[in-house]
Amino acid sequence: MTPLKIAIQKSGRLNEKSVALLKNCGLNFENYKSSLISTVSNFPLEILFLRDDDIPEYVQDGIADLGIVGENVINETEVNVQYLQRLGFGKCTLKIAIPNESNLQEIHDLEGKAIATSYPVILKKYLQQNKIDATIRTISGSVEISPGLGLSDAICDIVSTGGTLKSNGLKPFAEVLSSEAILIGKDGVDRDGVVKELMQRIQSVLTAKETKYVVLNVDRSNLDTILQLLPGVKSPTIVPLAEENWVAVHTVIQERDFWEKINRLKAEGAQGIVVMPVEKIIM
Ligand code: PRT
Ligand code: ZN
Repeated sequence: MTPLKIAIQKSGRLNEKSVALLKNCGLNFENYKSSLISTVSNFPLEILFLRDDDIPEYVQDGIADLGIVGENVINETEVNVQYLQRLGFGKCTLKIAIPNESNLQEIHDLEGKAIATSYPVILKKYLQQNKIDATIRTISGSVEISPGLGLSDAICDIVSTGGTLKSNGLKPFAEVLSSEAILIGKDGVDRDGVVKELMQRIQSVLTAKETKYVVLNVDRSNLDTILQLLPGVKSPTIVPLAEENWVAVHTVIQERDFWEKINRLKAEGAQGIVVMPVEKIIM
């Protein structure tokens, strides 16, 4: 069988998490920094290591069947590819930012102004949608220094923590696009067979990441109240303890409910609460 090809970033912000995701899917491969291609030994897949900007086109043109890349890059390259799965990492926002001392109040005040960006395609669409006529200055890097150099009145760039804006005397002004890493496929990619298998594995890793395995002890008299707080994958496992009338409850809960649930469980008499990471959940 010809192996499927997946393109991931060679180095940079998405590389480590893309590699970790594929490894957590049980794929065995070498991750040499020097190689451009790696063969998975236990799954019909080859991994191509590329610059992120090239990934959408490689997938569109069928050089790779699949790719992992930021939504910002996909939108900027305007390719025809399919979104297969949102991956929950590489989260960031493409924002317009202005100097702290700028007196612009709302987005239409950008009319007639100059905006520096490495995302001219996305920015142009945003300005058109909002009926703003502004000049786009395309620069490939260090966009944040351009207002200070007198090259633009605003910038449009990726923001994550906001630290870069702050240290350059800029403040967020408008949100253009929120982005995360996406698994993309060539238009019309066969979603059965190997692709389906890989997507199922990815899904089980992503679901597991959002959940915790919880074990706690409780007196039987408090069990009903505790169980109402704990919806398990199907239903919690209850194991009698050596101490009479006490049981251990095993279940999985959503990470986002975690702290709220833990405090309520304690208040309702749960003791010895142990929380463990979950590696995979196969539904
Ligand atoms: O070499 P290659 O071309 O492959 O990589 P690259 O240098 O073009 O991209 P890279 O590795 O920097 O980012 C890859 C992807 O990560 C981006 O396309 C986004 O989808 C995503 N991502 C997530 C980010 C950030 N967070 C991020 N903070 N991409 C860039 N930044 C930069 C931003 O450009 C700005 O300079 O970080 C700075 C802002 O960060 P904060 O935390 O100070 O706000
Ligand atoms: Zn890049």
